Amino acid sequence: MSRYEARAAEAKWQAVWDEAHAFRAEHDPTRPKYYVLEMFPYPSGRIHMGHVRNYTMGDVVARHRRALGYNVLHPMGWDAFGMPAENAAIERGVHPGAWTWANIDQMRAQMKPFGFSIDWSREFATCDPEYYGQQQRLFLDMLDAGLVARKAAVVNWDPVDMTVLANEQVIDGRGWRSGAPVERRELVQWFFRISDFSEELLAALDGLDAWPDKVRLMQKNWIGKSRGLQFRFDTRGAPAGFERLEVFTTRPDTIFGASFAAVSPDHPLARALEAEGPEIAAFVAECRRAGTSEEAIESAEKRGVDTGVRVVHPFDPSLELPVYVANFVLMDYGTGAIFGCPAHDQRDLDFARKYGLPVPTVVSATGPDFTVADTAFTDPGRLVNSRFLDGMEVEPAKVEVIARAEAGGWGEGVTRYRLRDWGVSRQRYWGCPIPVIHCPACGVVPERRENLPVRLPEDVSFDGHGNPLERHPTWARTTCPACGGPARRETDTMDTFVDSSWYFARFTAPRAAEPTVMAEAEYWMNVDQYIGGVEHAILHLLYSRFFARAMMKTGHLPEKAIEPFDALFTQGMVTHETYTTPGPDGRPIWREPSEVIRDESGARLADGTPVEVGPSVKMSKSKKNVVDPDEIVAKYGADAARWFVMSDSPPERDVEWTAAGAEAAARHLARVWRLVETLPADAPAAIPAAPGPEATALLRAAHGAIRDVSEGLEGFAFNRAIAKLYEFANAIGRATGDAPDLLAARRFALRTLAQLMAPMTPHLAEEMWATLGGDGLVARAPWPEADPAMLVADEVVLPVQVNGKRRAEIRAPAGLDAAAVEALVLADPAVLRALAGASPRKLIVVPDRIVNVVV
Ligand code: ANZ
Ligand code: ZN
Repeated sequence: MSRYEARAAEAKWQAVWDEAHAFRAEHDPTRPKYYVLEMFPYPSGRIHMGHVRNYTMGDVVARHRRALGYNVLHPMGWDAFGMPAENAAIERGVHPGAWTWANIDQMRAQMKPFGFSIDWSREFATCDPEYYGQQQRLFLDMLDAGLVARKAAVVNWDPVDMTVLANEQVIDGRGWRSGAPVERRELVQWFFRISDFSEELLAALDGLDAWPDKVRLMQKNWIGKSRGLQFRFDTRGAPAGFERLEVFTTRPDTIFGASFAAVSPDHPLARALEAEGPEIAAFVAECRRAGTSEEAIESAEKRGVDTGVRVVHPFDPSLELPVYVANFVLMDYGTGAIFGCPAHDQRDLDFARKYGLPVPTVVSATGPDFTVADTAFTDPGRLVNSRFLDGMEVEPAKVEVIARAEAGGWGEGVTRYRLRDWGVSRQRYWGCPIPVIHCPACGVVPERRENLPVRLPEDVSFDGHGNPLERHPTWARTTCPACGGPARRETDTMDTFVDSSWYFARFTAPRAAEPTVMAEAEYWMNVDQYIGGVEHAILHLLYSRFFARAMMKTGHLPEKAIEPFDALFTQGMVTHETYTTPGPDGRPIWREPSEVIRDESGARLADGTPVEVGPSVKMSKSKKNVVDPDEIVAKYGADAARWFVMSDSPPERDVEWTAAGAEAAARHLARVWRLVETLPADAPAAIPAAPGPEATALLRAAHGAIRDVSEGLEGFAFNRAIAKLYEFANAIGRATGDAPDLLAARRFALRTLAQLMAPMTPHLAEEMWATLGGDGLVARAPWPEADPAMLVADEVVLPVQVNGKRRAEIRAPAGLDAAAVEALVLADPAVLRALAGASPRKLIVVPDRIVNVVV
């Protein structure tokens, strides 16, 4: 008997699939399509087990759908622009393009051995000029359609590297690379007008019922709709032009609890006051040096300076409140100015306590004497100490104040969204150039479409300072498309989130000379099943939803693609135990799994050094708890790796990678192969009209497996499908007799097993299928159908007593008639042993319960 040689078989079948173009997706209007997509990878260098799990899930769906008769589109590409390539250039002098392409080649080579059923003919990288040129075309179309804006925005500026930093590149107020204190600067930037779509993006979330609720909730919170009052205070002692101060509040009901007002350091009033007092100027300058991110602002200590300006309470001219410049007020939310109500807002309370401001309570659950200590009261209650509002609940009180403000002409009820326009300008080389030209005479002029793509120059130098495109001696120099005069190209490139906001549409016509082809998009869109990490739950998905709308408006996507992802699945991570040994300085040294000998008694290095075993956490290079997909394939084969990552826990949860688990998976697959090999070559293929009880039981097991595995795959319960497949393989293993009907049933069961395993372990399944005389490739075979007649009964376990002593157990379909049960009992080896040659006098069958044999 030959052992199953996974690696040889896997390479062989991959070549066969390639040769047959088995996974090529061809537009075919006569067949229903199915588009399954996993979030495409960033080519960082090597694939990791998280990728393997992600693409295996997509592949299981793709293979299952193909078998169900769908015309499946399952593409792969590379999210190839971004900072790491530029850092490699700065640190190692390698060109970002060369670095990226080498990584792509390496990762593709690592992915191929897994046998994913991908249509590689559609592969592209976002750094291909063919791709980013089309993206430039989209940008220009969006510019024409009024979906792009150019406006000033406050950014994090690294004064040493002379570049804008993303919020996550600012660490403790310093540039992540230069270490220099980051400044806040106002720069003119390009924006997509996503905030125009706030309401639509919010409302449409309701229709996405095949998305996880948590993702919809995260998007909802991100869009952050709130209803409030925008109103104007009259000021006292303010510079000319600031006779009114406009604020925004979501709690107009708390207006009598106001004890101060505050403006952002970037507010025009703060700017105007800078000139007047050194204290304000110093504070504003200090704020400007802090990060711009909401988190940075939220977590910073609440501080401010009194400007000396006062505002007058709108309901009582005798009440005046001090106006502060405060670090926790953001310029780009609301009006950049607030009134502070310390009793009912924690930030305001922290601030009031610091500066000794009053804390009047205006909402209470217990009565007017309630006071607040260090925790603001934000629960429901009734209004107190609030004149005409006293006794009202919060919501009606809000309505009342808004009504009075509107009647008095000093304020309006407004709806606000947290969602900001999407700033896409990046002062970087390795991104998609923004295709516009700055002309001293004409201003901003779009590049002519026939000149696209605006290609990145190849000859660039990277020293880490500033934008290489800006410093390039000639690249930006051009002529104005409008007047023909000398002009300069835009040197900003696009945020890489732009690249990933429409790649799914491009896969439907990846080589087209336009961004998309309507007929193709009409056929292939939407993505029926999108699979990826929950870390993309907000930005990537929101930007893609915006892009689908923008592409619809500019004629690049059909209306039905307005929500491009019909169903979304967010998969869990792959984790691994962590290992450390004590280092010389007492600090632990992380150890790779490959260095560690692990058994029941614990863990040690090869030289006997004891190893501390830490918790199982997401595989990461920094903790060295990674296993290399190449090594896994070499050791266990791709099928075993695929089987294991799908088997151990539900796909939405984390799965812990263990060598023992991978070994067990490989052993099981070898056992399945032995089941195939031990089937006599001349086992009949045709099942007789009236198979005996054992054969019937096996056939029922097969049909039950078809039903349960189908259900598991459809419901993304891959682990349950796999548990079923273990059970089914065991049932086959028990059916060892050589009666012709049983042999025929075994052949059928094994073929069914091959088909049901094919989505998870496609190579072994092909080998089984071929050996069992299946027709063509199992990858192309139709999904088996469960015969309802064979499903009526589930299996029951019947204890068998011989002369009152329990001697055996038989499995039989529930409801099996007594004669059939008798036949099963008399064929059971354990019963025969107990009978020791004697023939039974009587058999008493209690249906579905017990069998008594009397000798
Ligand atoms: C008075 C008040 C009283 C507030 C109270 C809250 C509680 P959301 O719900 O997130 O929309 N705010 C307004 N503009 C701001 C800005 N530019 N920077 C920082 N904070 C700002 O938050 C709205 C609330 O956040 C507003 O309601 C305002 O404080 C504050 F018991 O006004 B509130
Ligand atoms: Zn011009």
